[in-house]
Amino acid sequence: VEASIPEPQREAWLRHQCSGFKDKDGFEREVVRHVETTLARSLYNCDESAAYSACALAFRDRLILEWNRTQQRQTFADSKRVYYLSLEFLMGRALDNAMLNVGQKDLAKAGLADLGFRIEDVIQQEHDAALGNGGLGRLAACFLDSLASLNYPAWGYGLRYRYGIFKQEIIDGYQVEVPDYWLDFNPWEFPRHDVTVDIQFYGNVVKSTDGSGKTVCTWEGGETVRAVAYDVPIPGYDTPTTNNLRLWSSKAASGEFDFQKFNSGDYESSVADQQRAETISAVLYPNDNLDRGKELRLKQQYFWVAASLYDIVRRFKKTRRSWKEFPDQVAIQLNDTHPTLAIVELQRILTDLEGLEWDEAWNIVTHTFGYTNHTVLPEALEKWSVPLIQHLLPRHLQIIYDINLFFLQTVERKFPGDRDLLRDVSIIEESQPKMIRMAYLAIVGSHKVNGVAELHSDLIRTTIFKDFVRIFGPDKFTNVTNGITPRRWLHQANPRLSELIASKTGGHEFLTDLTVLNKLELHINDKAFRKEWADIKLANKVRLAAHIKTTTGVTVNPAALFDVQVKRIHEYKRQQMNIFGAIHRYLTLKAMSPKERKKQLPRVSIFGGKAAPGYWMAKQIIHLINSVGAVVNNDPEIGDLLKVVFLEDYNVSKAEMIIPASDISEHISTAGTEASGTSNMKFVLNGGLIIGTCDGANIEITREISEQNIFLFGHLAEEVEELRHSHVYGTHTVDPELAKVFDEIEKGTFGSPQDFAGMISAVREHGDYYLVSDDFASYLETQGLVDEAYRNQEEWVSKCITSVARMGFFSSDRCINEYAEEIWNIEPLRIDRGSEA
Ligand code: 475
Repeated sequence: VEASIPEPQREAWLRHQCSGFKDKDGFEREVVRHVETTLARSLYNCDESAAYSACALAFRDRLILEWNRTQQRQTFADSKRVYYLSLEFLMGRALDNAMLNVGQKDLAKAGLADLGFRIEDVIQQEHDAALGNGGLGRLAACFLDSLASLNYPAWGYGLRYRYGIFKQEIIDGYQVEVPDYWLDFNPWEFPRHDVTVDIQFYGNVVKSTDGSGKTVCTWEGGETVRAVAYDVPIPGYDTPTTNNLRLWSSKAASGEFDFQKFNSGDYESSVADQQRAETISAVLYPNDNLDRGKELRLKQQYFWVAASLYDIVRRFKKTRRSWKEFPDQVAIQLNDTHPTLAIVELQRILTDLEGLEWDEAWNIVTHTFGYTNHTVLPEALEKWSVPLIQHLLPRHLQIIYDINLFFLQTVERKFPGDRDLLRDVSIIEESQPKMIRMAYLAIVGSHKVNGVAELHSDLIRTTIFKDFVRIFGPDKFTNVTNGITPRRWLHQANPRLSELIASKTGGHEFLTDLTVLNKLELHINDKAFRKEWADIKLANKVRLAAHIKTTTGVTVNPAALFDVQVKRIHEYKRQQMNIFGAIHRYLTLKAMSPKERKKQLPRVSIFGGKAAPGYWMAKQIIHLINSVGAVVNNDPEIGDLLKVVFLEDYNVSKAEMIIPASDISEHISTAGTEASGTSNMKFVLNGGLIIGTCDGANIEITREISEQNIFLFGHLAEEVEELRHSHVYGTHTVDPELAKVFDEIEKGTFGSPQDFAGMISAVREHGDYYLVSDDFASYLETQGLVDEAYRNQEEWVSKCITSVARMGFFSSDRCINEYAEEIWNIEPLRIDRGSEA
């Protein structure tokens, strides 16, 4: 590396090389320097926000030095890289994570104390980076943490939205959306104004013949938008590896203004062009598990995919290898179908621009891509209308048609004369208008397709993609069960528990090998250990109770059972069943004599989560939860026995506080609908138990921790179809206990019944698609078992400790190693630590 600096200047460069701060003194010096110079603030009015900024800048400087070295190391090693393409990266806060990953939080704590600040307050100043909706986006963030921590040469590629997921406010019990403008001050990104790619849209395709008589297609005309790179350093835990997340921002290709237009007096339209270009990366679509087919979304997808591929190809070309080696150097993972156009774009680059033959190019393409499916919900499967693609990306449409033609020819050869099969698997759906089925395109263009939990992977193999298993054989389809990073979701979110575990398992090794947790089972009868375990849970609950008090005004008893459901609001996740259950509990308590009531176990029902702004039913659910809270929380007969609270604006940093405070959390989706779930893993890892259906990763959690330690209920995935059929064609009656709940709502106990009519009629009149009524009795019964179990605190603590001890499988490190071996064929870059002074 040093030899690349010319000899005459080498000494000077090396003499002045930066090294970042090494001790508390060096850290303080950096913080003060940033306050005084970078922020231009006087030391005498430095508030917590300035302290955060300076502290973040001090760590950013450190990270970028490691980032530089990592990039050099990876380039010199010349090994294969993986590129993770995701429209969402739900990163949350960066400072706490950076301090812990580089092992300098204690140093920073002491340094900040010297300067007059409490580190907790400084950390709280940071705005979440919320470039995602829910599970899919947070999974991408956990994967980046694991990739860096395991020293894989990896880059993330995404969009730099000016507005992340909206901020949720609850006003009079209703959700109100407020824009999330988060870029005001973002110390974690490095603008790369020299790394730009011009992206073409619209225009038309011109056919011509080259010297050898070969037909050449050229995409001409249209408009151009410029992609500018912003790099976010991703530090690994306890390793110098600092990977890169590259986010693209859009701006007008002509720079600030189109000067031609400007000088000719057309000022307005030059500004309009600029704004139109910037619109592409302006806002994250706030839909979770829903596809809406909007033109701007398609523009976002192509803009991001084309810029990323240009960047990847540029890097590959620097190695001067032949094209056939591309898949040996590059693996690209598609996080859902959102980046599927990358398949088409790479085929276009290789054939139209680089002159490769179709078959040779297609062979390279299919060996490069892997596709992860995250949902079987029909409304979430992406389709784009042919006329829209024709208009926006005319050359890509031709390539898609060719891909489909060659694919259908192979199907015809394998299954001659099966017209139904050809229609069913065609990438083009013969509807009005014709639609492109993006999942099918992703399958055909990838060498591996994976689901995210065992049940989910079985379901895609036997339902939505079954024909493709016949065509390509079963080996193309695989499972990689999701995981979570124990750094953020245990060490950072629950530092006291992390220390307790470290003290019993011989240090912090469990943070890099989560299976080490199994050592905890040896201490299950250790009195002092159990006491500290219970104390930590209580302290976490006290902290959450204080948050509930300040944000909602409701006083909750930390000794009560905390029952938590926090996730995006969706009918398939069945928050409606939870709140109907809470109403049922309220009615049951009301019907008791005061003496009987005294014997009951106090419970706090805690909800949180955003509804997509256009999802009317989800908003109705939020409104009912708040309306029930308003009645129950103010009923003197009920007191502490039941509280119902809705926590505003659930996000990553709130999750870090809420999850460690849970006794029981709800993962109660209709069986077969939740692909995996990942918060279920976070709750158990933090010493909470779960009530759940036989769905997604709940099943594998049960396998690991044993049936004794989880509260499962409800119908199984294989029963769902028949039940739905019987609702529509049979005689379908609502469960009697649920009917009582409906009667109470309709009496007006929780406000105007019309406000909740949709939720009731979905069950009673519209076929109860999500089986709320079918599962209600079993749900209530199992909640009764939860109460019973919680009364025996010794037993309960044993269940919690045993469960945590058996959660090793759910680390995203395990998950990333599986991707690396089975799909990407990449290896970690060994680091000789001696040379990293
Ligand atoms: C699953 N989002 C979880 C998680 O694998 C799973 C889809 C289309 C458009 C916009 N957003 C989406 C999802 O499909 C999504 O978030 N899926 C989730 O992926 C990680 O744990 O069960 O629902």
